[in-house]
Formats: sequence, structure tokens, C-alpha cells
Amino acid sequence: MSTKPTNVEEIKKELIAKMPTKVARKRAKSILPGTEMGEPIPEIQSNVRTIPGIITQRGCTYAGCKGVVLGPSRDIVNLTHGPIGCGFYSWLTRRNQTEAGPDGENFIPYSFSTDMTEHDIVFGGEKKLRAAIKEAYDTFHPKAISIFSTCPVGLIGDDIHAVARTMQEELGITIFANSCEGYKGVSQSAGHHIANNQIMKHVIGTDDDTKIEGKFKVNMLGEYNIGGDAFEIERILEKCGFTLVATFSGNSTVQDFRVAHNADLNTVMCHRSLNYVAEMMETKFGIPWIKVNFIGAEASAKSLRRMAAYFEDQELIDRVEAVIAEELVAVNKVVEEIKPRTAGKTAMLFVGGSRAHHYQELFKELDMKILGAGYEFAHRDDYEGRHVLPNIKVDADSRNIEELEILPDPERYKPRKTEAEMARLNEKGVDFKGYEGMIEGMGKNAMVIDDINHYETEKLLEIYKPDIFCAGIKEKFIVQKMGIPLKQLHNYDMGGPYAGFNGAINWYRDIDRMVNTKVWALIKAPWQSTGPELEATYVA
Ligand code: CFN
Ligand code: HCA
Repeated sequence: MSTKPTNVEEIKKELIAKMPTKVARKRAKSILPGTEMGEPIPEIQSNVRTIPGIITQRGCTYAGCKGVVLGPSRDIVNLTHGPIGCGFYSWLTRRNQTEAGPDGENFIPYSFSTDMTEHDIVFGGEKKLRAAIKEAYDTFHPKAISIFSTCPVGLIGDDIHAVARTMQEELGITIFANSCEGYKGVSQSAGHHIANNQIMKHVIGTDDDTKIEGKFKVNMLGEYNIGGDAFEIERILEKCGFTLVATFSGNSTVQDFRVAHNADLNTVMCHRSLNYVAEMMETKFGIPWIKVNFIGAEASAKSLRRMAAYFEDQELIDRVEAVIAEELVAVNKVVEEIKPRTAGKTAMLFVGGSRAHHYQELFKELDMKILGAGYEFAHRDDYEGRHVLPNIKVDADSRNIEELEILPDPERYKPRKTEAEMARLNEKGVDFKGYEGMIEGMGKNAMVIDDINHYETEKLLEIYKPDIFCAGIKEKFIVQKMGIPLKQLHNYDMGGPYAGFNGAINWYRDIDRMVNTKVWALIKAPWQSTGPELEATYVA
């Protein structure tokens, strides 16, 4: 019987042992143990090109721009310029939910594409793009149309920005384009940045006439309403007395973006995908930002407290405390019931650019142990923390991305807090721009892996056999065939919301069911079976 390696360094050696030397050397820089709280945090290699030929979990720049950042807006026609596959595969799979408002406008159920074919690749696709914009306009009369390039568009050189400009003049609505060809960056991350730039340039702050009422006005950045998360966060914020001006971009409208500069605080839920807008809005309008996390009951309570502390209003602070106390009654009741069944169970999470960290909170609330975690495309600050890397250039992946020059807006720049006020509030724990990275606190027995590949995933499952594995659709069925339940942390399978207090309760119940069902014990992993199902011999 083989003995299993017990420490992270040994497991790492085993993970890379069979790789070619150059590949092993590169992968070694992206794999390390977690640290205890307060320990120095090592540098991790991240946001670099995936090794060609390795099966990665990552997606492309178009996915990050169209699928992630702008896709969830409900009244913008998001038009893919490219072959039909790109539009089709980014159509509704992310489960970003919407509710048409009083205007009844909701384009989320549609997938808009120019459906480029060979003819367009050879002769150019601009004519087809103009026709598609006109057709969408005549059919739906949207307030805005956003165009997204796919790989071939960059290769043949269609000028989507020129098309956007002329069609905007012709139709009199907002039309803007995103040069987010799939190959442009090393992952989705470049697409986030491109979308951030374009909404900043074309939409944010373009309406100064509409007045936004409310004493405690906030925006929620990096919240996409997957499985209804934003609806739950909205419920809580409203109950506390905050006025939510705009969510970027779950169930959002173009009008929300236009008036977003009226907020007095930007809260950033997913830092990885929307930090660029947060920084640019601070420079241009003087709105400070704080990192929040509504995944986990404790994390939600902490975020609400920091938001209330920012406004320094005793009535708001008291109300937030009352809401937290009230909501935690139901949360604690469910935790107490479920915890005895989940305590000590083990989990691994490999996903995206923020959830592999955020969801550790929810597992901890069930007393579960994290054996390993990693992001697909995060940057060093997401791993090592902004406190550790205060001056990191947050857009380090942006070699091919136009740098926007953002300056204070002479008419609308209004610093919400002076530097002295911010320093004082920081002492009260508001922590502007502060966020912890994933590595700190995971402990030396946990493994941190950036851009995990399929080979490493299978190896880890074999070595650790966790009680639950969290990833996406590409991994789901392979992992389940190995006898391990897989929770999709991208689209939540059919579940959610998991954010906020009600979301935490949903999560506890779903995880309890998944780690305690007997069905997984009935499946034999390939390495447990007595021998190969098929055997072949070479014939000379
Ligand atoms: S909803 Fe977000 S939370 S936006 Fe980002 S980094 Fe993706 S689509 Mo998939 S689930 Fe994932 Fe995050 Fe931010 Fe989603 S962890 S990979 S690009 N992500
Ligand atoms: C994307 C979107 C994705 C994919 C999820 C998955 C999502 O990156 O293109 O691989 O299961 O959340 O829908 O991250």
C-alpha cells in the first residue's frame, strides 16, 4: 500500500514530477503553501500566459468583457461581432438573473450576434455589423448598444469603433464598442479591464440632470446577480437604509451607470473584475472605495458595519446593528443544526478571480477544512493582499489594452472625504482600498495553486479525495465520476442565491446535502478499481 504524502511541499513535488523540466519549473512558481495569520506572505506567480497544451480552466478576453462585465446589464443590447459560437456559448450559462423594471426592458433572454461567416472574414464584416445594429434598433429600440469583438474581428481588422460612432450619429442612441478579441490577454481578466474602460468612457456620469435622493448613497461594483445574489444584497441594503444607486452590473440599466457618479461610496464586491472603475471614479469624481464581501454571514455583517462606519451616522450604525442581529437569528439556527454534520469535512475550491477566496468564509462557518484553493486568472494582489502590495499596479495584465487617461473632472470632482478624514476612518476599521489576499490565513497545510490545469486537478483528487470540490462545468462531470461531489461556484448549478444572510442559509443546506449524501460512496474512482477496463498490446 502506498503512503500518501502529508505536506504541501511533498505533494507539490508529486504534482510536477511527471512534467517536462521547463513546464515543471514554471508551474512550481504558481504552487505554494498557505500561511498562518500574520506570517510573511510569499510571492506567487499569477496572471501569466498558460503553458500551451496544458488543459486550463481559464476563459478568454471576450468572455471577461461581454460575458462577465457587460452581459448582465439588462437594457443594453450586447451584440457579439463574430461567428455564432461565441455568442451562443456566452448565452445565459452564467445564470446572471434579471427582473425587468417598470419599463419592461430586459434583453437578457436574447443572444445578439452578427453571425460572421467565411464571406465576412474574406471581405470584411463592417457592413454586416452596421446592418445588425440597425436591425436590433428597429426591433427593440434600446437605449444603448454595446459591440464586442471576437478573435477573427481583430485578425481581419474591422473598425468596430468607427462603426459604433457612425451608427450612434445615425440612430441617436449610445453605441460603443469593445475590442475584446479572445486572444488579447492571458485570460478573462483583460476583458474585465476593457469593459471597465469603455463604460467609464461612454456611460458612467453621462446624466447630470437626474437627481438621486437618499442620505447614504452607494454603488455596488463587481456584483453580477448570479443565482440572484444581487437581489439578496439589495434586500439587505434597503433594510439598513442605504440607497443603492447602481450595481455593476447585475440586473443593471444603462441609466444606473449614467447617474452612478452621484454615489458617495463605491463598495467593491468582486475586486478582480471592477477595480478599474473604482479607481477611475475616485480620480474623476472623488468617490472613495472600500472592498466588501457578502459571501458568508459574518463577512456580510462586517461589510455592513464598515459601510455604516464610513457615513458616521449614529442612526444608520444602530439600524445596521439591528438588521444584523435580526438576520443572524435565522442564520445561527440553521448553522447549529447543520454544523455537527459538516464539521471536519474537507473542501477544495478552484475558481475565477475572487470566489475561491470569498467562499472559504462559508465553508468555515460550517466548520469545514480547506485543503487547497486557487484562482484561474487573479493577479498577485488577489493572492497576497492589497495591504501587502499597496502600490501594485492593478492593471498589470494590460499590455495590449488602451490606457485611459483619467483626470479629476473640473466640474464634478467633489472629494467625499478629506485625506485626514479618511485616515481617521481607517483607524475605525473602514479600511479604504484594503483587502486581504487568499494566501494569508489558509495555513501551511493548505495548498494554493494558480491557474490549475486538468492534470493537476486529477492528481489532487487522487491524493486528497476531498469531501467536496468546487469548480466549473469543465471539471464537474470528471470530478463526479471520481466519486466526489462538485459544486459549481460559477453558476451555482441550479442553486443560489448564496450571498447575504438568506444566501448563507441556502448554502449551508446545499452543502450539507452534498457532503452527506450516500450516493458518492457507491461510485468507485478509477484508481480504486482492480485494473484497467480495457487492455491492449502492441503488435509488432
Ligand atoms: S461572477 Fe465573477 S466573482 S466577475 Fe469573475 S472574478 Fe468569472 S464568471 Mo465565473 S464565477 Fe468567477 Fe469571479 Fe469576479 Fe463569475 S470567481 S470565473 S470572471 N467570476
Ligand atoms: C467564463 C464564464 C464562467 C465559466 C464557468 C465555468 C462563468 O469565464 O467565461 O467554467 O463553468 O462563470 O460562467 O466563468
